[in-house]
Amino acid sequence: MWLPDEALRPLGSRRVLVAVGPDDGPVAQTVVDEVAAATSRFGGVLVTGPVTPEDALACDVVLAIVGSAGQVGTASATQPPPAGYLPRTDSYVPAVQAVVDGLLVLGRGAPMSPGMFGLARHDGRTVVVAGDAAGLLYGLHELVRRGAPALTCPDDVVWDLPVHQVRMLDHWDNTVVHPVMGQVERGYAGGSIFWSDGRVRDDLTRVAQYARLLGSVGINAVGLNNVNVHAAEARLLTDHLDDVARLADVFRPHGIRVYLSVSFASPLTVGGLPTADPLDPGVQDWWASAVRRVYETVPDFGGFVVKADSEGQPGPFAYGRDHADGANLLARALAPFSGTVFWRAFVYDHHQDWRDRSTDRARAAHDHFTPLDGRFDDNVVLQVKYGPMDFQTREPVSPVIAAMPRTRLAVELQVTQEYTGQQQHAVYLGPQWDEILRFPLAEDGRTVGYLAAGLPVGTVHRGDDPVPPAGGLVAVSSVGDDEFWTGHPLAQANLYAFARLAWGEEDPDAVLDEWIGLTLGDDPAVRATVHAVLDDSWRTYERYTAPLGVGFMVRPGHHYGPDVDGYEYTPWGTYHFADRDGIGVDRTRATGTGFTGQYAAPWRDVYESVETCPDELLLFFHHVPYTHVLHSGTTVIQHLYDTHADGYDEVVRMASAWSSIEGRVPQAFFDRVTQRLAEQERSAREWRDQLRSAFFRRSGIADATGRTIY
Ligand code: GCW
Repeated sequence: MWLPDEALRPLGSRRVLVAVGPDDGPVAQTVVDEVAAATSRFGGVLVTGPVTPEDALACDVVLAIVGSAGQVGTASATQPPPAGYLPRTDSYVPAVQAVVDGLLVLGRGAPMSPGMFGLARHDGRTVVVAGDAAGLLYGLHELVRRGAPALTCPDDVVWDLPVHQVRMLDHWDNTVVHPVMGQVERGYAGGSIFWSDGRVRDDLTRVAQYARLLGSVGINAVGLNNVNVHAAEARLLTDHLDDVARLADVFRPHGIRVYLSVSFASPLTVGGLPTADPLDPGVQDWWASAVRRVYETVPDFGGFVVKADSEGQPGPFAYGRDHADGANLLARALAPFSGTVFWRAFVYDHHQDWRDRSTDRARAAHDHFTPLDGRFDDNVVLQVKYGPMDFQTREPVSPVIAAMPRTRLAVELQVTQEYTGQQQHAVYLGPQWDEILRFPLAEDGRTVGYLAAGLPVGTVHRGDDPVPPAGGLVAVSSVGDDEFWTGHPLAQANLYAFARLAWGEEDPDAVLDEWIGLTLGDDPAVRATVHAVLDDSWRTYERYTAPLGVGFMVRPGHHYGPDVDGYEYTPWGTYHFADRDGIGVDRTRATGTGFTGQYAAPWRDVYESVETCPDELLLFFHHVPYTHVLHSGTTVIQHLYDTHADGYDEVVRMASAWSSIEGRVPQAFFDRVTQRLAEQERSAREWRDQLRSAFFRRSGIADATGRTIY
């Protein structure tokens, strides 16, 4: 993973002052410990504790929490940058000069927002200032990422702050091995790093390493267990809080709060009450006291993640209540302790009759949740999957995200590669997430990323409604007890990229470049090769698996490998309706399910018409003949033939590029990637041949290029 010892060499060989003042908390201690470890390894010096300006002037690097009593220097009248969406500006050079000249500090009470830091180079000295310990930790790691140049470069200043307040990874870990789903649901990297045989592991060394890695890239929230809460895991809340506390202790020094997934039926199944009705006072009391016990054990507990009335998980519908009633029940129990409920919007009918052409799963979240806009308590965050279906390789952005202006919202991405190659295939998801976060939701141009990041309450208004504070960015994690953490070593880049995009970085290629450097070093051949393998890998994967927005042509259950009709006659609502004449789902208002009507302008019209619908989503929104001509100029069937053949060829090229760097990366890393690329090639060939053959047999139309069809 990223952050090998070597990455800290430039810092560790300097004289480094860490001035945390009176902050004796665990995160400040982590900064001191990191610098102590680095300086002792690489021959530098750590200076810490209360210091004078002279002490500071004698150092090459100064890391300081601004405004703490350990500071030196005086308050500056210069204002720091406003907390907002533009994290970087050089217009505060004077403030930083005051910091460096004076020495340090922007001034007591200066409104540095949580996690914010300034990084300046002045008069041969590098200075990091932050308003809180988390900001100092993030500033330290920015310094590490920048490497030696940050310690030698000409005068410069950068201000940075996270654009998403909550940057969360949800683990779908079961505490015991589930008979069907294994220990980690949709996990492709071995067992859980947290749990073993129903309890927290005795040895949490690996969790500590993980927490350090996450803290270094600004993750500040972790869900500890699967959103499908089975019997054993439901008891974490009641019987095993000491286990939760042990994990919280490991994450805390890295600025990360822990969350639990809870079962809505807990009062009934765990508490022995006759009901879990959210309006029942006994149920409310049960949750209030359960939550009180949690906070007695874990005072900085983050809150709950809840999957309710979804894929068999219990929820408020059983009592004739809605999801605002359900979410507010938990929110009110958490509110006295400032806890938050992340309530998932992934609610749909998974017992659909495939014969019923009027029901459209894509509509479900919007149908269920938008009528509830404005009814959720302030400490409820509605967690919305990025697409209306389910983490497919290609989906339109969910219309729910633009449609609930009075609800706090978090967008959910999937780092674990359930439908994107299961960490057998090299698929860098940064470009997919970048497209999602940049998607302009409506005519005002506001993007998903902007909305999920939000601005402080009251600063932006839509009509008369203040925009509520945003909920953050969430993703399902991909790590397990595998030697390389993520099964496919190159899949580590996705974990890294999620964190960096959640922080606010905007260029997935640059983020990948950072990961390569921090993980595999500076060899230009390695850098170029990893880019050659990963840069376009998401689109390559799309080419050989999911044509034009069709999803779910995968083997039912485990979701790996091709199966054109695998989900076609099932209750899951995941159909493509391919027959001998055409393919795709008519989701128009004019003749289909009306899903396009859930979008704001311009998308409701862009998607409604085959003329304007983007090619890559055509079959998500329209049922068209195979001979329909795309904007690209080719027909749907020829596109399918071409992309599946070309996608496979691209995988062959990826494998050959990788083979050129043997000896330049650690052998075990090289071997594992080589082995996965061989499987990717086998699997891509299977995808190519099955899809090309299946659609030739259905359509009877020949491939104009004459390439083999079976
Ligand atoms: O993608 C589907 C997965 C389920 C998962 C569900 C969800 C945790 O196949 O395994 O359950 O989504 O997001 O709740």
